[in-house]
Amino acid sequence: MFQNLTDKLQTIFKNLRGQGVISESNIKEGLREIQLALLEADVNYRIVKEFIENIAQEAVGQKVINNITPSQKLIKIVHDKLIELLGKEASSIKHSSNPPNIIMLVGLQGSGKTTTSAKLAKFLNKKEQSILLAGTDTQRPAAREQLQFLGKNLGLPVITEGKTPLDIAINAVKKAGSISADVLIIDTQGRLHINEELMDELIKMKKAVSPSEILLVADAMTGQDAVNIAKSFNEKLGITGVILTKLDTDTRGGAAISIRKVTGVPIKFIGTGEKTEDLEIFYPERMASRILGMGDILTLVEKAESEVNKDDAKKLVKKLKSEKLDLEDFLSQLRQMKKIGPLSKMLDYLPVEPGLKNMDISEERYKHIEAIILSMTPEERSEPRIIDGSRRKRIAKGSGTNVQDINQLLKQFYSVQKFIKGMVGKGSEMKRKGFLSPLISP
Ligand SMILES: Nc1nc2c(ncn2[C@@H]2O[C@H](COP(=O)(O)OP(=O)(O)OP(=O)(O)O)[C@@H](O)[C@H]2O)c(=O)[nH]1
Ligand SMILES: [Mg+2]
Repeated sequence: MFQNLTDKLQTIFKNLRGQGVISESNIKEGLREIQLALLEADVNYRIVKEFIENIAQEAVGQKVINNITPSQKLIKIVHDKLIELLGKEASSIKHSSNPPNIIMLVGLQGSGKTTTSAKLAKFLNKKEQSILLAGTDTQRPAAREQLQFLGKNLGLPVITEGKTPLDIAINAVKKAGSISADVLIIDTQGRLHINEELMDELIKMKKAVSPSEILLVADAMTGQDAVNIAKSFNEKLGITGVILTKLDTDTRGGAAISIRKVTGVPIKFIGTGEKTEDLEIFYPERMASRILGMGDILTLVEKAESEVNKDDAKKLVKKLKSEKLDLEDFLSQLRQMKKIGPLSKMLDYLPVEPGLKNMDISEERYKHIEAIILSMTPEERSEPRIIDGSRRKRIAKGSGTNVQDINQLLKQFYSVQKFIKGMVGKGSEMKRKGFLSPLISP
């Protein structure tokens, strides 16, 4: 996600790190580079200009406290301003006082409406709400079957009966009432461009079903187009939020950064993949940290909590806090990671050195690692430093691997251990910036 922008910003901050004191000239140079990086990421020009001006005002006027470097100071200010730009607080789905809570998903062709309808259904269903999905796309062949298929996989009801989109929507509201659904999610049809026909149809539907949410599904890859589309939908139809999809693909970040400010409408969720579980609540603060390359340990822990046994997740947090990670934990982390998804995807959330990101683990390698760790004595697992040459030979024999495999595993383990120490340890960058406070407070 936004790798280019993140890399650029990190280089800028790294270069500033060498400077002893904060001064107008080094801040100026840094800001000029940040401005360029944002423009290259396809952020709206006016927004970039205002953003840079705000930062300059704040940065130059401030006293530098001892032991804070110019780059730290600047990162802090950029981070704060970025959060403001992204909308400060996360914005959740509105509830209507009398169910069903009706949510309409609108957007251009291929933006991800149908996929996102299913994702949202799964997300809300997990929160113990009963869901009805309605497929109102009468135009594209097999569009309704697509939603039916997704609904079936989730074990959720889908209604597609009716001649016109409006008929289907009205039938759906009735059906939602008769089955006492908490939420009705209406998937609508897309068009290549915004045109009157589409808008008329959506406006009629809005009048007929009075939704509590109209969410625009916009493709982040289209950058400034997505921003203009959101603006236009908002002016014509009135939208209550945006779901930005395809953030897992190599997008430049412009849409995510500009859309809130340009439209005044919050981003509520982001789509991060093609599967129904690839939907995340949009947290401005976490997104700002991700953009700046500070990783996003909170998302990671939350994901771990929802996909993995809660007790295991608590143990992980506790271990992170105590900074003690042994091979036993390492193995159990690998097991959990296997449940959550590929390691490379997990690492997206963490402020990891690029080298570590390539440390993906194949099924075969995982089996090796498991065999190796299980061939160790409990003492060796908790105190890996005692594993000397002869122990390595014994473990290799016991696990059907060779000494190089053991060496490689221990090396990997130590680098993860070091990384975790640096991340949560005393005086670590994450801790100083208060990023871990929600985790560390009891
Ligand atoms: N990588 C990625 N692909 C996505 C995401 N969301 C949707 N897609 C893909 O985008 C394509 C279009 O998704 P649909 O859900 O069919 O889009 P739609 O807006 O319903 O399209 P129409 O009904 O034709 O207007 C599909 O191939 C989806 O798998 C996402 O967050 N990440
Ligand atoms: Mg569709």
